Amino acid sequence: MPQKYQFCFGPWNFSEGSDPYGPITRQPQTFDWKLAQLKKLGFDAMMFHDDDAVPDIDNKSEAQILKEARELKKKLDGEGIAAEMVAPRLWFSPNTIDGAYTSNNPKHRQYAIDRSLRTIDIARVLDTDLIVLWLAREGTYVRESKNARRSVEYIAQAIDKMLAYDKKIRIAIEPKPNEPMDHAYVPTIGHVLALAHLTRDPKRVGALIESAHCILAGLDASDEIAFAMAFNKLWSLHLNDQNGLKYDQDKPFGSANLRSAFDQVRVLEQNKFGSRGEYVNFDVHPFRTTKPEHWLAHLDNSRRTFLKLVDKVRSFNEAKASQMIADRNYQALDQYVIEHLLKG
Ligand code: XUL
Ligand code: MN
Repeated sequence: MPQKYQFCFGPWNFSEGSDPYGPITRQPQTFDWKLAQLKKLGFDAMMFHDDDAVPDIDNKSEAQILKEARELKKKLDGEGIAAEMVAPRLWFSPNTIDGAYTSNNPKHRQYAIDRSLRTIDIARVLDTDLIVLWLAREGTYVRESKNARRSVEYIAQAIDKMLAYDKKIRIAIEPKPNEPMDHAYVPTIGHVLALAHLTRDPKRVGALIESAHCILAGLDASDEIAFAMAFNKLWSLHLNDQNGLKYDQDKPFGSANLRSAFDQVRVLEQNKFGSRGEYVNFDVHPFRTTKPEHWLAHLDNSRRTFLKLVDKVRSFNEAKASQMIADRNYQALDQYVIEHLLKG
């Protein structure tokens, strides 16, 4: 049976167009509007930061956080939408100015752990066992400002606290080599899988791959996906695109490099991504110039491209490709891929 894919995105994917050089270009919409658009587009699930689920979380009691999470769960159930994951947003608060788990300030490290445990509380209510960690500020601008070995140990210790707090959760680390930091401590999937082995339960620590983050690391996203899947560790996926080594662009999937997008879908198909309930997420943002009336296009287009590429993968003549490989005629294989993608 061919794999049927389930799709997901997060409320932040309806971003408003601000960048470091200018303000928003679209007026913010409510969460209910975003959920209604997700439903209208026929997506299956939503992914959450802790404060997407419970806004202003730092100023709320544990009881209030649970109450609001329950209200959200009711809303999602009412629409038949699942929560894919919850991720602590550990990069916005004044307490995370110098990093979260790796901050040089012990009080701030404790804040990061406490907030991660609240994230787990929310995940439980939303009925997902998946916690995502994008380790945004775990790195340095100035290499001498932190002890890199100790920082890696701090991250492992924080993960241990989370694993001990709830025996059912799984943690998927989303590596990214830079931005906002100059260099991040956990930049690639290889680092993620190695880090898993420093924790108390490596079986429950896996990976989330984002296409753009692989490109920023100078790596091929399809190879990164294959690497994680060889360890059965690809628990979530953020498809998007990126035009080379620049700021994090989060372009629509396939927008910059269609062939790379084809390769990513091919590896996902070959390894049956989704067969264990994993979702295909699009971590994409509208171009800054996008008018409010075109606000859904980047999500719809990413899924359209993905599904068209699934067809391309399924109609790719693997026997013909194998013959070319056996003949070591990679020149012919290269051209076959190009012409297959160009075929109407
Ligand atoms: C940042 C990024 C985040 C994570 C979730 O580059 O991709 O949106 O996916 O925290
Ligand atoms: Mn992402």
